[in-house]
Amino acid sequence: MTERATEAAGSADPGVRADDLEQWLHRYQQMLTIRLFEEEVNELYKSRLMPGLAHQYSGEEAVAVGVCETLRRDDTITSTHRGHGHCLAKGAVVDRMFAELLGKAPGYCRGKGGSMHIADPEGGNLGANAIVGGSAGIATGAALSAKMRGTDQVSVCFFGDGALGQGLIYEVMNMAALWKLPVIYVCENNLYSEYTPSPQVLAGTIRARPEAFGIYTVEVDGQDIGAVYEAAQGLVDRCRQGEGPGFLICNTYRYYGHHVGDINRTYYRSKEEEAYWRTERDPLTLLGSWLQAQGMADAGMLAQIEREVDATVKAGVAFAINAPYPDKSEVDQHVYA
Ligand SMILES: Cc1ncc(C[n+]2csc(CCOP(=O)(O)OP(=O)(O)O)c2C)c(N)n1
Ligand SMILES: [Mg+2]
Repeated sequence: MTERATEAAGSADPGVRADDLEQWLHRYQQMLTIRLFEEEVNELYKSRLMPGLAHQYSGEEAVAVGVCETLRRDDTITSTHRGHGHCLAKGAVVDRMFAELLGKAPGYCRGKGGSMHIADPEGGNLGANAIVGGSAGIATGAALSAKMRGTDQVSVCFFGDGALGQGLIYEVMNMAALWKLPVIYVCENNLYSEYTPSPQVLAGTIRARPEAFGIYTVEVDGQDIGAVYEAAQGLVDRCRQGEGPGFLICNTYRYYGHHVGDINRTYYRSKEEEAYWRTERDPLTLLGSWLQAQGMADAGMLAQIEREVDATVKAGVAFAINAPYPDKSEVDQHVYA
């Protein structure tokens, strides 16, 4: 990336620093990695190489990348059933991600977690969680731990709008506010919980919920990585300075079904609505256009990044397909915390 950044710096706005440029290209690459990763997930499902189902993050990439780019490696995140994007954005490599999805030994959980239970404590990923809202307690506990140990680590809890129907999140927000814990609750409001439009199951507004606990709340366009990044950075800074928890509402959209098997969706949302988000509100297109308008990149550079990411993702699939399954002798290992 450095070479590319330097190359573009010549034509860039003089106000854009080379390290900024490198970081923005890195964010574009990260978002594209998630997008292409999820396309391969669908192929693996259709070809029956992947056991079970998976929930694609496509369309929501700016949220995970915008937030995780403000974090250090020793900061922690918790994730959801729709978690591939969070894991990749926090630094997971595609080879081990695909291996986990296929149940293979080099996977992040030695193939025993699968799509919905990927964890990487060394990279600060405390784990995806298939229990809707379930990770709120873990993320808040991690923040309490950081505070008690006297570190300035920050804990981020990703969850969907559907998790707002769970009681746990209200219990932990109460504690986080009282004890000024360094935790950020990131609500990915993608307008649906499974096959139900969220307004049918959410009374009042999302914002009113954290504000009832006095938690500092920001709402952003989740398709605009610049807006997500800036808001997340502000919340991270507050946490590090001991000012307590934050709540970030990211308005976004999932392009595909609730999971890979949810093909016919017209009974709960229209094709026109899906087309609108994909053509007018696509986070990658928006970032690509912005980079070009700033003179930070041109179409050729973006195409080159796409070729590189595509090759990496395809190599990751091949790695996972060729990887061994865990040995039968370890069937009862690594399965209890
Ligand atoms: C406690 C619990 N209740 C119900 C489910 C079934 N379920 C799985 S995903 C989901 C909807 C989640 O919606 P949201 O939190 O908005 O996340 P999204 O899928 O939109 O990313 C439900 C109800 C579950 N996994 N856990
Ligand atoms: Mg949702």
